[in-house]
Amino acid sequence: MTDPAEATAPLPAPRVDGERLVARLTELRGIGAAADGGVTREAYGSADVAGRDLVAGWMAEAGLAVEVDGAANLIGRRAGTTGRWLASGSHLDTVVDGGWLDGAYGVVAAVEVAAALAGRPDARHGLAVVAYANEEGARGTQGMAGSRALVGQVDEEELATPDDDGVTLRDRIAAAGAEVARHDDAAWDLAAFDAVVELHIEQGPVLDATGTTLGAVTAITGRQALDVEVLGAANHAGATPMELRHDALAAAAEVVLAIEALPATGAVRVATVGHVTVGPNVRNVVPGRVALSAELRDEDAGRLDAAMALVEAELAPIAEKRGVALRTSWGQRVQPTACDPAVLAVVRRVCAESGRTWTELPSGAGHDAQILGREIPMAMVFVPSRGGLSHTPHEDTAPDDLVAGAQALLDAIVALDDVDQPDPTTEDRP
Ligand code: HGY
Ligand code: MN
Ligand code: MN
Repeated sequence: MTDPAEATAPLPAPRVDGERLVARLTELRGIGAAADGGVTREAYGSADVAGRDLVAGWMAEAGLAVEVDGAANLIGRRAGTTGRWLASGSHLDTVVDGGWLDGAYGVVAAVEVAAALAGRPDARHGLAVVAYANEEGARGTQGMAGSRALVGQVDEEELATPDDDGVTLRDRIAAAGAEVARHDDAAWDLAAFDAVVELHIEQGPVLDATGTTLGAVTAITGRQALDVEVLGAANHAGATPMELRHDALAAAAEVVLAIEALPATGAVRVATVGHVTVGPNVRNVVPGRVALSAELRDEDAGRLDAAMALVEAELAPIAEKRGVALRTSWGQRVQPTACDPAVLAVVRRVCAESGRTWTELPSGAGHDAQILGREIPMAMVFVPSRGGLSHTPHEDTAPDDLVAGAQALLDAIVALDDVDQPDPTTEDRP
C-alpha cells in the first residue's frame, strides 16, 4: 500500500543524466569526424542526416513524438496539460572542420531535459525539442534556414536559390529526406509558445578566462553578410609591366584590410573576410577576378546600417586607385536580438541557485534563438569554451561544465513550466 504521505510528497527536483549526456555527445562526434578532432556535418548532407537520425532515436527514447518537418528540422514533442508550449534546442550541422559542441550540445542537452521530465505527466507546458536545420549556412546558403522556416521567413525565392554547387535549397532539403512540398507547413503557431531557451557553448573567451561556469545571455549579436566582386584584367605575369596592371587580387587585399580596419574606428564590433575565390588562380597570370565573402557583426542594427555605408565609402577609392571595378552585394541580415527580460530573469535565478559561478554576457555568435526570439520570449544559457575556441577542431568544454549547463537548462524549463508569464523583476545578480 502507498503511504499517503508519500503519495502527496512533491516529486524530487529532476536531474539530467550527465554521464549519458557526455557519452551521447561523444558518439555524435564520431559522425562527420576528421582525424584532427574536427567535425564536418554540412547541412542537409549525409553526415548531417546520420546525426539527425541518431538524435531522433534518443528523442523517441525520451518519450517524444518525433517528426522531420518540411524544412528538415528534427522536432520531438510531448504535450502538456494547458496547450501552451516551451521549446529548447539548437543545431546539428557544423561549419567545415568545426567543433563537436557548437550546436550539438544544445540539442543533446535538450533531449536530456525531456528524458529527465518524462516521468512527470503533469507538465503544464508541452515541450518541443528541436534540432534546427542549416544553422551555419552551408555552401553559401543563408544560415538559420530551419529556424527561419518555423517563423515563416523562408520564401519561394530562397527555396529556388542555388548554393555554391548550383543546387537549390529546395533540392538540398529534399535530399536530406524532408518533405519539402510541405515546407511552408513547418511554420509554428508562435502564439502557443511561452518561451524558448537555447543552451550553447560560449564560443568566446569570457567564461573560460574568468573561470565562470554559467552564462546568462543578455542579447545576441546581429550579422550582416557582404559579397564583394573585384573585376580587374587577367594578363601575362611576365610581360605586363607593373604600372599597366589591373590586379584584382592586390585590390582585394586592400579591401580585406579596409574591412578589417573598421572595428578599430568604433564603427562596428567585428568585421571579417572569411572566404576568397581568385580567378584564374594561376601563378603566372595577373589575377583578373576575385570574389570575397565578408560579414559585419554588432549588437546594434543602426550601427550595422551605418557600417554598410562606411564600407561603400572605403571601397570606392580602392577601385579608383587600382583601376578595377568593385561590386558590393549586401546579403543576409540577421538582426540583433535582446533576450526577453522575464525569461532572462528565470535563467538568472536558476544560475544564482545552481551553486556554480555565473555571470551575464552578450553572445558574439549568432544562434537560432535570435530568430525565434523575435517572436517568442527567448533566453540562452552559455557554458565555457576552452581557450575561447570555436569553429575549429580545438573547440572543447570540460564535461563538468557541460553537465552544469544541461542542469541549468532543465531547471529553467521546470521554472518556466510553473508560470504562464515569468516575472521580469529579479534581484539576482552575478
Ligand atoms: O556564425 C555564427 O555565429 C554561428 O555559429 N552560426
Ligand atoms: Mn557555429
Ligand atoms: Mn551554434
